[in-house]
Amino acid sequence: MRKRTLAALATLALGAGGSLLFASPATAADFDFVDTPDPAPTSIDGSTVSRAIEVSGVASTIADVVITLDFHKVDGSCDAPGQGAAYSDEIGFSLASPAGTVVPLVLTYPDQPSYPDWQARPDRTQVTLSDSAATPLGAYPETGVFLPAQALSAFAGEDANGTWTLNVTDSVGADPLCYYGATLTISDEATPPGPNPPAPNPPAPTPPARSPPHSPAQSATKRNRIRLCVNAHSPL
Ligand SMILES: [Ca+2]
Repeated sequence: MRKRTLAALATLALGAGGSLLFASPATAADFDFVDTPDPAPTSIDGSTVSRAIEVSGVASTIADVVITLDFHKVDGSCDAPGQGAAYSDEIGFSLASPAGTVVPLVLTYPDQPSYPDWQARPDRTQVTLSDSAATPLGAYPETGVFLPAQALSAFAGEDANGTWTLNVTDSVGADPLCYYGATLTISDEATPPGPNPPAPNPPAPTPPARSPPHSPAQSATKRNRIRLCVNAHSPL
């Protein structure tokens, strides 16, 4: 009984080639991918370091991207921060998708000229950049949720799976940017239910075979029978 039930279910689920005729609808989900440098923090000073973030298992195309950056801009060195100006206008971040789309997240001076507190010496910072934030980045990146320099919606509709690249910049030598890591959050689209692949149309019914016409010999025999019948009822 159990085997029969399982066989019936398999018949419903599988086509002739063994492939699924109907795919289960997938719901939208959020996927987190964490980049942690070794050692942490990594000191970046007067250069750009590209961090590869491997993404896999995202079921459908990108609906939204959010990223959290964890860093400390210091005077002196990452091991021994000083008490002078940290020059926050040296900070720069950008993010590239596997498809090659690049979104600037934090602009380096002079692309971002509004750093009135460029000499600020903030504490270690976890800044989350999201298109849903209400506030643009201020005088310098600080802990909180802010709008990125350009919209992350540029990634919408792309395949998220593959290698993402986070470019981390400290534009001028002396006073490094100490990079602790990042968390890339990808929200995918829900997969609508439906046939996959579409079920083929049923074959057209075959018309019944017609009887062959009578052969000349059969027709002659039938005529002879009629003639004999007529002769049998004729008056003598
Ligand atoms: Ca520097």
